[in-house]
Amino acid sequence: MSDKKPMIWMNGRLIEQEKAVVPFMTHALHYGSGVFEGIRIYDTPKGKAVFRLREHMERFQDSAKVMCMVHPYSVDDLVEAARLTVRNTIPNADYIRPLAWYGENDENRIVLNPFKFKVNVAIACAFMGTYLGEENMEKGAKLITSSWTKPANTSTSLQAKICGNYVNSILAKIESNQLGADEALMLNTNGTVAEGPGENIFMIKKGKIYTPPLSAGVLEGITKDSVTIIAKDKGYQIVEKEITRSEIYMADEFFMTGTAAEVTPIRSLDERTIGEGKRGPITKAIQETFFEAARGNDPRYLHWLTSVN
Ligand code: PPE
Repeated sequence: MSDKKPMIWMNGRLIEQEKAVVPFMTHALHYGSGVFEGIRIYDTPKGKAVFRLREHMERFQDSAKVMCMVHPYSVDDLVEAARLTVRNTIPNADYIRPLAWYGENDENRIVLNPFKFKVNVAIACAFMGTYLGEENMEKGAKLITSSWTKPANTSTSLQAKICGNYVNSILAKIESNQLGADEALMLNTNGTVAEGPGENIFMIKKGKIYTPPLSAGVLEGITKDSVTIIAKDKGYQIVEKEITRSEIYMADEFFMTGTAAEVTPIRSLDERTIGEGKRGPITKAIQETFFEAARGNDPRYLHWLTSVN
């Protein structure tokens, strides 16, 4: 039905999106004390499917654990809730947003410690489209190095997708767009490259693929994992090592990965052209296989897809 209203799964039941409102005294609204996920929906020959749904819900639970959040839903419950939500959302939805957050407390207290605050869990869907511009999937996106660094691993949990962490990403994103770039590259407090505001990074030099380790202050990306498997299946060597900003200027190819960004080639960093200044051959091969896998056209990776119906 075209007049069907999008529904959100909230605390165990489906409600209309316009009725899914959050009270002002919500702890997470004041302090960012929530955790979230981003998950893609793809059209496949067998209908709509969700990419690596279980792994995303497992990370969602891990993020909640870091924030000492207790709620009654298992990974299986969340997987089923996500499938239900996709069946009851707008037809062009391509992205799922699970969110768990500290809500209100009974005593109307304003305090940092969230233990007496109710934990809420919701799942919504939206249309995301291409994250860094459709034409950049071939042309390559333009990056600047952000003047904002990633917090250190000692400042917050960077392996948990905590809402409040994303203020740092938002500052970098604003800066990059104000300076006419598509996206930011973020360094860590040691001065080596960490990741983008919402993407992991990969550098290619003389046929070898490099990506920073978790200790560089990065999220353990699920797309990063998928790309690592695809690249290894193609016979490439992936080396986890610290990467400096100037190594990227001198790289042959560079790309970013993320649920939203998928596999996006990068054409320049700080006005230095990377390689040929467009999507390179290894990036192209990985990107093509990634999309074949996500769209259910590569039998080797069908186990990454969960059907919605
Ligand atoms: N690093 C960060 C900081 C990050 O937020 C993401 C996902 C990644 C790496 C890649 O992780 P993965 O999606 O598991 O491959 N960023 C999500 C939020 C983006 C947004 O704008 O919101 C995403 O891509 O959905």
